[in-house]
Amino acid sequence: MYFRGKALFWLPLCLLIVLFGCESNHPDSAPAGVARGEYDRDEGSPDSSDESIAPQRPIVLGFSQLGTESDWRNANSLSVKEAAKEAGIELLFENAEQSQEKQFEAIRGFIDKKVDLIAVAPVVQSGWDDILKEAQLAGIPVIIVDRAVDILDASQYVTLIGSDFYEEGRKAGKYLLDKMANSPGPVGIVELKGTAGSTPSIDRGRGFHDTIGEQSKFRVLKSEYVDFTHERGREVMRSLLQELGEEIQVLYSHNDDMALGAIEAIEEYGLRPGKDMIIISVDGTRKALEKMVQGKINCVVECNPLLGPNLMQAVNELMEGRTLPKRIVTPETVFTEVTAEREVHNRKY
Ligand code: GYE
Repeated sequence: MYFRGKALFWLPLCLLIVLFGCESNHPDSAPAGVARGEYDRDEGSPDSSDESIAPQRPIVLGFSQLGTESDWRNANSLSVKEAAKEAGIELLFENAEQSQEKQFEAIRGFIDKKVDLIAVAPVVQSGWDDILKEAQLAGIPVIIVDRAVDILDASQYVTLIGSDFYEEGRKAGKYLLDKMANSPGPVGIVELKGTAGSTPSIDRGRGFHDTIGEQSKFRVLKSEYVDFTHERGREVMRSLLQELGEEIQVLYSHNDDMALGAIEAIEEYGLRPGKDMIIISVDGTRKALEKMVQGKINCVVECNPLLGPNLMQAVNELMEGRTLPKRIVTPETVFTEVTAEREVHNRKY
């Protein structure tokens, strides 16, 4: 009787221990807590359909940013950081200071840490096949941000979030066609291009040249690769003025920082930017619009750096198993002398 009575007491207890003991070793059980740094995705997060398990750990996103060369870039970085914080996404942020090799190192570091996703703002288009293959083999999805990559296998990234730089170049060209509609020509143009091999430099150039090429009166006297920085914009414009002087009637700059540096060189030379020389730029920073209000820049084509919210939405949708379009284009406009006064106070960067 004793044994049977006891058995009636101990047997259910043993069954409970066996059951919960197995349960705690179940591969889908919530990990005690994801250690900072080593994000072992193999333990995975608990099955989201089972509400009884501890809340899931934050999504971990590795972001390789290309540099800090311009106000646009700094606004882009801030937008990504703020959006990640807002979305509760753990952001590992690596700044490559214009070095593609450092971007490769950062991506390998993200792979070693087994992050959930990787985002890259590629400094130049070429050279990405091998590193994206490494991420693909590691089973980590990659999102391209801002500039594009030129690779053989497009399955190595999920989507590209950024501007249509070719259209930006066309908008700059169309402004000039309208501005010079009544000029018989010839119209001498100099072009300050961005980083050689980068998507904005390639496509803003193509869009502009395709548009003005329709009229023979436009002559591109010089087209120089610069690096999107204020300092180099000033230096290169100084040398162009020494070489060409007042033959230059138009400056087309691929970003505001180079245009602002060039304006300093133009004024040093004794000319009035925006009057003696038409100034066309791209980005739409507050500093550029302030110069436009002063009459020193005639046209700024907007390029939106605030890609953070778009990126975090894409990250969340991807983690929920949803499919994304291969291309997510940011809406943009054109600022002219007419709209500058109204817009300058709206600029967040
Ligand atoms: O125009 C420039 C930045 O990739 C669109 O890079 C971006 C460009 C932007 O340095 O200011």
